[in-house]
Amino acid sequence: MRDLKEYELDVVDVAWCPGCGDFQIMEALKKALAEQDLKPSDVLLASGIGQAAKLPHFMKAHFFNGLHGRSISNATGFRMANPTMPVLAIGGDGDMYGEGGNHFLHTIRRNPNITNLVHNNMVYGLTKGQASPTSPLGFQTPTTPEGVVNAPVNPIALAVSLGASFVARAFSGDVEQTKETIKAAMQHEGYALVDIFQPCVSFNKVNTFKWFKDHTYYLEESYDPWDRTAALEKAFEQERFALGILYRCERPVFEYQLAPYGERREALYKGRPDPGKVQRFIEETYV
Ligand SMILES: Cc1ncc(C[n+]2csc(CCOP(=O)(O)OP(=O)(O)O)c2C)c(N)n1
Ligand code: SF4
Repeated sequence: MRDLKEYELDVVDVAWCPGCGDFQIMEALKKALAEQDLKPSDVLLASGIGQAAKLPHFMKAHFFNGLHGRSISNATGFRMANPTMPVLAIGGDGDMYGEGGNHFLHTIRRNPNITNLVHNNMVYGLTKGQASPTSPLGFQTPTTPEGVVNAPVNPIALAVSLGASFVARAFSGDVEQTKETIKAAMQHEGYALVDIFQPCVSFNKVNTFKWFKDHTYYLEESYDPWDRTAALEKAFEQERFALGILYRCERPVFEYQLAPYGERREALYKGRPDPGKVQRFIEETYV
């Protein structure tokens, strides 16, 4: 167990509103890293744009901030270059399921060994409260004053149906459970989605802390996450939403199937370059 202070930056101006659920998610993440004895230099956090995507600005770890909606693709690239470093892709429901929706679908098909944390506040927080892909029908915003008419994305059902190898849901109000779920996701070999309910206290007055508390429950101990049909049934529940590991399966990991690796699990930079091989490749291909 490491000291949580190790993940703190010397000078940081945290730009989140007081009471935002993002604070608890960051605390849960730090605890998950500390309990796995991972130093800040042992992990990489990839993010895009949004309030949630700012999380890696506010703590110490390797960090890549890219375009809106591209964090899971960048995270996949990092794992390809270094299949020994834990990589987390972090962002909001807009970033992952909206702008990054296509990347979300195809990353699940690929199954890289990355952990995807989605702060699901059902709203676009950074841009001041427009509807997001997970906003409920009828949700009123400045740009949808008469209420949302688009059917919401169900990320859990989508991930399970595409065969994501680890699918879980957490609630930021329970830091302990969120931490345990993040740890389990990081220890899973393959793509792991953790959709985390996170109240946006400034722009979502419907899905509040109390609303999430009243509309969630923990999966029973007897629940079998290896049962895909049961997972789909849980994913389609409408009144109260299950928290915990909803689905898991074993699938080949993307980066381990790539030619440079095979049995070798080493960062590419540690490999010995063979200029002769490059020369032969150029001659055979282009000469
Ligand atoms: C391609 C592109 N489209 C739109 C935007 C504007 N934009 C920035 S953040 C954001 C939404 C962020 O919402 P979400 O990902 O749910 O994160 P939150 O801020 O709620 O944590 C949008 C639409 C952008 N920066 N780039
Ligand atoms: S706008 Fe919402 S998501 Fe953004 S920091 Fe404030 S409470 Fe959090």
